[in-house]
Amino acid sequence: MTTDIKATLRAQRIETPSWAYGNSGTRFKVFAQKGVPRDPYEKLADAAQVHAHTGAAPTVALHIPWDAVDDYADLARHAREHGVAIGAINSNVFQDDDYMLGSVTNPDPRVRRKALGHLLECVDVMDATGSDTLKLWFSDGLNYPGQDDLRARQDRLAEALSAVYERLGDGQRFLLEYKLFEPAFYATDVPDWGTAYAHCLRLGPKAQVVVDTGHHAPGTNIEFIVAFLLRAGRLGGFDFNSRFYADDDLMVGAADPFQLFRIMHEVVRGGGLDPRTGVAFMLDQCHNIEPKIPGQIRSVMNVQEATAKALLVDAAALRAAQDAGDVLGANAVLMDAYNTDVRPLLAELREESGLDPDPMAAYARSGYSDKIAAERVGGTQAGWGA
Ligand code: RM4
Ligand code: MN
Repeated sequence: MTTDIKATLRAQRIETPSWAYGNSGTRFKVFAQKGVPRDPYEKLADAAQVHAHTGAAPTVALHIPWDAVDDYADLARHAREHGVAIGAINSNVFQDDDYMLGSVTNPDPRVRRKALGHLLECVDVMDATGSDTLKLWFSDGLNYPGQDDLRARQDRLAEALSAVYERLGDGQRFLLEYKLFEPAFYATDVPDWGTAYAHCLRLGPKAQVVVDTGHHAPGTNIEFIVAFLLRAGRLGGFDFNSRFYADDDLMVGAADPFQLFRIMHEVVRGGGLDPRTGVAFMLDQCHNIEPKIPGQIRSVMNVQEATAKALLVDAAALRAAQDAGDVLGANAVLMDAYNTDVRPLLAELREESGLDPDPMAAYARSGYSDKIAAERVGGTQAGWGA
């Protein structure tokens, strides 16, 4: 039993995002931190630290153009030299003046062509880096009723998605992300999983839905969405983070570790830990006030803890209680697993893999944070905010 759980945990891969290592903030203030990377090469070096101490984060998502470089093959080589690889390529069609009224759903065909051009360029980046996943998130939407035609915007979206789908090569896929509001406040063009799912279904198996855990209305039952998409073979992966109020992008499992456990329980139930299902466990977070590398390490550990608890659910006992209509018994099976302290198990697992049982302490002792603060002087720190 424990051997199986350990093997599954050992095989779990969690992808960290390049943007987590740069400066970030809110619209009120971006706080700069010492030692923050000045370019994508330094971001990858930092991401490699997270992998070195956890053994579980071997890929790094890029965001284009934040991580634009002249030679992507060279960037991929640099990643490999540091023991990591390039993960999902995230497109960005939300930070250009042209996109004020939308990108692929903009009423102006010139802007739509420009946005599509960027998405296709992102597939070129995939080709050059060896990435197999394109992540599409659109800020497109409306602030006011009547501002544009909701139906026409769906047509434009479908057209753009078809063009991207056609461009995908063998072994490549795109993940369509949804978000109910912000920056558009009245209506977004991909507000929910149903919309994303319908577009993906029309296109084919290389189009899948990504669940960003921060992109729902309060109280949404995210584990239901996970169960449904996994059952339908369309759960491409997660953008993990946690929220108290809106799209807070806090460390996954911080606000609601029980929700993360419930999500991971559905992942386990649906076989989503089997790498062949292609479910990507990605972090999409920003560390505005906490140090970034340990913030990522903690987040990886939070996902591992939720996964371990989900694996501890006694599936046979749960099924028996469910079949018997034993409401309290079934609930107790789940709660027993959730209430188990899995930290010793994960520490043991790390030791068996030659890692320090406590990645946070090991990173703190490593001196890397002082080293980058001393070395990375001058230049412009990476960041997405003002
Ligand atoms: C968006 C969305 C995307 C992420 C950007 C940074 O809200 O979550 O996944 O790439 O933020
Ligand atoms: Mn996201």
